[in-house]
Amino acid sequence: MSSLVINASGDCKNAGFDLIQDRIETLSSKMDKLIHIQEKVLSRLDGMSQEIDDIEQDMEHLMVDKEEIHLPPKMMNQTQVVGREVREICHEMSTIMSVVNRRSEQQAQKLEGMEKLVLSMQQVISFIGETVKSSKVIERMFKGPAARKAKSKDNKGKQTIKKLEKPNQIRNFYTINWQEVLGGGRFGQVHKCVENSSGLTLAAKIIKARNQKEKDMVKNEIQVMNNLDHANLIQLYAAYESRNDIILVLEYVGGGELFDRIIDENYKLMELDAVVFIKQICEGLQYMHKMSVLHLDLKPENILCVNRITNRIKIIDFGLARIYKPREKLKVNFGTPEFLAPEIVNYDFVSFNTDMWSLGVITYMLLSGLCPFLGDDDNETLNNILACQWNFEEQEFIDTSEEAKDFIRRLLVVNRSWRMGACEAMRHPWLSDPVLHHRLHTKVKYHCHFYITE
Ligand code: PIT
Repeated sequence: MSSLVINASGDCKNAGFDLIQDRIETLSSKMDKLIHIQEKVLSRLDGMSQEIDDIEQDMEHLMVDKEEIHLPPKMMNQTQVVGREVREICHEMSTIMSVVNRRSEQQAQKLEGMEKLVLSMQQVISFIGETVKSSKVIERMFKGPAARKAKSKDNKGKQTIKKLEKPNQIRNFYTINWQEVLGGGRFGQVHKCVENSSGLTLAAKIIKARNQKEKDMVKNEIQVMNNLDHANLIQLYAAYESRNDIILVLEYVGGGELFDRIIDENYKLMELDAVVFIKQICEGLQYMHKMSVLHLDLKPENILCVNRITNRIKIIDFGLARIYKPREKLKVNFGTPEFLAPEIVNYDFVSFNTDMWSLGVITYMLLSGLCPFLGDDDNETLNNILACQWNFEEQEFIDTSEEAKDFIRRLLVVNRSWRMGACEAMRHPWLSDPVLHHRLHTKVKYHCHFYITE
């Protein structure tokens, strides 16, 4: 790859891109094949599990049959012939059973071998996926115009605030759909909009900012967003300022809030879904923390699903985000108290691990639909947070893995320096162990099967 002279003549550049595209296509067809083989192996595994189940059932039947054939001693005394026959049958059965046993052991060994094969294939596939995903070339080739424009050389991805001189001047640049409020209006007014010059669908957040103090707060948000560029964080496309408003033009995502998936009774969120969601939030946090940015308002409403099909998410609302300053205390009156870390409730110093507390609360909620600290009123909720009063006693946690519980236990810790950081959380088995993920995947399948056949 390094021999490619990207900045040389156009022809060479195109040839380079063609070559890379060819390679990517070959890679992607290889991945397709791998995935196909993996599916085949998985379906064979299913078949074998079924066979083992059948064998086990047969064995149980045989045991029952054998017990039934044992005649009461009184009768055996009466007819010695029957006794001999029974003994013969029993002998025959125990021979059959030992053969069956041996067969099922062999099957179990085969099954284990195939499981190992599937797991290593999974690792290969995810390795290839990660390599392709992180490739700069892919970024150039496949990222949408929004991302490319945001990264254009003249502004290096940073959005300067453009002044709007006349009211409604924004109409010259964007057609805002005032009827369509995105996200239920929880974070002010966010509307779907289309950029007139490109036809690109975006989201416009209109923030009332009448005085300098309010404007400075929004400018802080813009400054923070300008420093962030990550697949799991919503991107800022442009920013405009008029006399009374600041308009943030943001990347559009249409899958709704993660919060809605938690409360949607028709959508059964499985533990593996929670792993997928939390891993992405954690990746976003890991990046933000690496860039010295604290989010400080992480909650399910601020996590958006990219679409309704996949489980990809983006973190939004950087209204309270800030560059980390050691020993900074936060004197902000936050809205919903359920997600606040103890140090915020106490007006104590905030740090990267303040976000990790919120990650613990979100994980707990994704797995159970319950809020760990929610009391009858805000006061009780705040007291529960300060006393770190929470547990896994609810029946919603019956099927939850020990790894998931351990993950939460390491985040919902009052002392922020004892909590896991984002890197450590990424390495925790709940997010990183493919064997566990496979187990959860199998559980999902059986659960779905159970749902269908019930
Ligand atoms: C979308 C779709 C949607 C909501 C949003 C964007 C909102 C994003 C947002 C971003 C912020 C913020 C508040 C909201 O402070 O349903 O594409 O930085």
